[in-house]
Amino acid sequence: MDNTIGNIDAANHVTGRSIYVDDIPVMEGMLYVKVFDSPIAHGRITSIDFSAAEQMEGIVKILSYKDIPGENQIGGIIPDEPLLADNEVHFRGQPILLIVAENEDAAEEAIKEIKIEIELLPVITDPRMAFAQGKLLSPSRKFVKGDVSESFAACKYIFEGTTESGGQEQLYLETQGAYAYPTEHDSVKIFSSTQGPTQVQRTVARVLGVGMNKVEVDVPRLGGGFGGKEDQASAWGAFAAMVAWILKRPAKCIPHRMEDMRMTGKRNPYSSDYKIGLDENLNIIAYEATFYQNGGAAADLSPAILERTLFHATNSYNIPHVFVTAHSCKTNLPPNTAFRGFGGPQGMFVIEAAIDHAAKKLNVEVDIIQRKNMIDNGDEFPYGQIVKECQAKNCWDEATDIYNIESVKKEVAWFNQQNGFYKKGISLMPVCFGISFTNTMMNQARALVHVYSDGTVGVSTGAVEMGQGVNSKMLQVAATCFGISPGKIKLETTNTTRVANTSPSAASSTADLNGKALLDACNQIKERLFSFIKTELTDNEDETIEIKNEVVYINDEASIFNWKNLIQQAFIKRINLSAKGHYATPIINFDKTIEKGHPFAYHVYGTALTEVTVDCLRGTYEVDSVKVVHDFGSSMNRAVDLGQCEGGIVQGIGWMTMEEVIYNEEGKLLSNALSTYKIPDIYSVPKILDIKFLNTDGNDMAIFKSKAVGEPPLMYGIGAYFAIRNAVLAFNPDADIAYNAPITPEKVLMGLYNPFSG
Ligand code: LUZ
Ligand code: MOS
Repeated sequence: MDNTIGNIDAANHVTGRSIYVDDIPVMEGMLYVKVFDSPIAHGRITSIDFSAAEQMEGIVKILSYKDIPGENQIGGIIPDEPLLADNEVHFRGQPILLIVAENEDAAEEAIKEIKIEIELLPVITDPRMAFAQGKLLSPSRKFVKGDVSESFAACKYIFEGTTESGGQEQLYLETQGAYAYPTEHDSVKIFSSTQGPTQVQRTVARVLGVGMNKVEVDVPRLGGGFGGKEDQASAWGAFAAMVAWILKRPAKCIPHRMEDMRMTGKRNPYSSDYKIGLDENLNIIAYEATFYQNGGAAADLSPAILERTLFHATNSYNIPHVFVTAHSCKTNLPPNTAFRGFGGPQGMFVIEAAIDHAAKKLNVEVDIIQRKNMIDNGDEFPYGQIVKECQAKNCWDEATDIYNIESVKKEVAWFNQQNGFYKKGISLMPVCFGISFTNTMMNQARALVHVYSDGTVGVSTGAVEMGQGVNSKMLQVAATCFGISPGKIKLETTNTTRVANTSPSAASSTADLNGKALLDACNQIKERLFSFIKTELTDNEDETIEIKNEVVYINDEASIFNWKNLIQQAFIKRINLSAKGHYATPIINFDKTIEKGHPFAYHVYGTALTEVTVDCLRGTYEVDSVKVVHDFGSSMNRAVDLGQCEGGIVQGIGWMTMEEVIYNEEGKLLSNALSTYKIPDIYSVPKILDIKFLNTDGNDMAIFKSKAVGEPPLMYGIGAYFAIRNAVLAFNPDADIAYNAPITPEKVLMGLYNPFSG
C-alpha cells in the first residue's frame, strides 16, 4: 500500500484554497436568512408580531411555521421536532422565524423589532428530574447478560456510586450552514455543510412536500463535523432551501458562532449510577449501571446514542453478569446529538469510575483490576457478539512493556515524594470500540466511477470529507485498484444525484463502507478492461493481466499497452467505462427485541498511558504525556491515521478536563462563546504524544485491512481524568472527589483542599 500519499488536502487547507459553503461563488440576487430563536426555554407563545420588522428596509419577508409548504417536521429517528416552533417553545435557541433580507445587516436590525410574548412553563434541565416526571424521548433500553442479582449476593466486594459526565460543544471550525437556489421543475439545489447529504435531502423534501428527486444536495467539504453535522445540518439546509423554493431566489443561511453554539445540540451529558461486584481474586463478577441521558427537547439521535452507551458499558472488560439500563430523558435544552464516540465515551467513563472506586477502596492498584478482567477471544459481549481477533491484552501488554509502566510508577512516586506543591498522577485507559452503525440498515454505501476517454478518472462516493482525510483514502483505493497514479484521479464532491441514499459520514465507518463500494465499482471497470484485452487485443483467454504503474502486464511481462492507450482503445470499441459500486457489510445483525446479535463488523482496541502534573497551589495541571499502543490493523495511510488518533486524544482530553457546557436553571447557555468555553489549544495538548502502531494483520471487513480510526482514540482522553484525580489524591489522600467530569482546575482546587486542612 502506498503510504506516502498523506492527506491530499493539506496544501489547499494551509493556503486557504479549500472551498467551504461560504466560499462558493454565489448568484446574483442572493438572500440572507437569519433565524429568530426563542429567548425562553419552555413556554407557550401567546403573541408574536413581526409586522414592523417586515416593513424595514432590506427585509424581503419573514417566514413562520405557517409558511412551511410541507410538513413542519425534521425529527430523523422520531418525528418530534418542528423545523420552526408553532405555539410552544421547548428550548432556548429554538428557531421560530426566518428573517429573509437583501443583506445580513438588515436582517440583524429587523430581529430587534420582533415582538414576542411567551407564557412561561416549567423548565427542566436535569435528566434525573425529567426521568422522575416521566419525561422520556424514547423507550428505555436494557442489556442483560447472566444474572446480576444472584451473582451480587455471591460477591465478596460490592461498590456503588454515581458519576456525571458533561456535554461537549462540537466546535467545528466552520459553523453550520447552507446555500440553496431554485432549479427547474420546482426543484432546489443545496450546498450544505453536512455529514449526511441524504439526511438533508430527505428532511428538505419533507419540509417542502416534494419528492426527494427534487432536492439535490451537494457537499464539497466540511470544516469539521465531529457528529454535530450528522443530523443537525438538516435544519440549516431546510432554512435555505425553503426560502429559495418559496421566493425563487438563491438563499444562504449560515449562523454566527454564538448563534450556532446557542441553537445547536452537543454531546449528551449523562448522570449515572453504578454497582460493581468483585470476588476475592479481584475478578469483576457483576456490573450494574443505570444511565440517565440528557437528551434535550427532541430525540434527534439520542435514542441511537443511548444504545451505543449500552454497547460500550463494559468497555474492554469481560464481565459474566451485566445489567445495564439507559433512559433518554427529555429536558428543555437544545436537542443533544452525535459527538465523536456517540455515547460510547459516556458509557466507558462509568465503568472506569466503578473500577477506580473499587481499587481505591480495596487499596490495590487499579491497573491490576483492569488487566485481570480484560476481554479476550471467545468471551461474549453483553449484547451477544463473541469476541474475535481480540487485541485488548496485546495493546495493554505492549503499552505497559514499551512505556515501562513499572518504572513510570516509581518515578512518579519519587517525584511526589520530592515535591510538596507539584504532584504527578498516571492512569491506564484501555479502549474497545465497535465498528459499524448500530442500526444495521445504515451499513451500506455506493460509489460512482467514471474513467474518461483520456484515461483520467472521476470518483464520487457517499463519503463526506470533513478534514478526516477520507478523500485521500478513497483516492488510494481507486489508484491501487487500477494500478494508476493518484494524480490521474479526481475526488468529486459528495452529491445526492450522483450517489443516492447515503448513510452519514459517521460511526468511524465512512472509509470502510465507501471504500468497499468504490472498490466494487473499480473492479467492475477493471474486469471489463481485462476481458477486453483478452478478447480484442491479444485473443488469448488464459493470460494473467495486471496493471502496475499504468503499464499493462501480460503474463508478468510489460506489454505495449499502458493505461492511457488501453482506455482510448476500449472507448473506441465502446466498452463501458463507468460503474456504480455497492457495499453492504456482511454478517452483522442485531435483534432489538432481545437486545442480542452481532452488531459490529469488528472492534478497535488500544491502551493509553497518561501522565499529568498538578500544580497544587493553583489547581492547574499539565498533561505531560499520553503514550498509546493502538490497533490500526494494517494502516493504509499512516499520516492520516496518526492525525486522527492525535486529534481524537486531544478532543477526549478536552471533554474530560476543561470543556464545560453550562446552562443555568432557565436553560440559558452560559458557556456561549469561546471566551467562556475552553477547548484544548496548542498550550494544553500533551507535551508528549507517542502513538505506536500495534502490528497486526488487520481485519478483512476493514478497507484494505486498515481499521476504522475516527472515534476510538477519543476515549483515551478519559485517562486524563483519572490521572489528574490520582495526582490530587497524592497531595490530599482524604480528598473527596466525585466522579464528575470534566475535572476542571476549579474542581481540582476544591479537591486539593477539601476537606480543608488549613
Ligand atoms: N451514528 C449513527 C453514529 O447513526 N449510528 C451509530 O451507530 C453511530 N456511531 C457512532 C457515530 N455516529
Ligand atoms: Mo459521528 S459521532 O460518527 O457523526
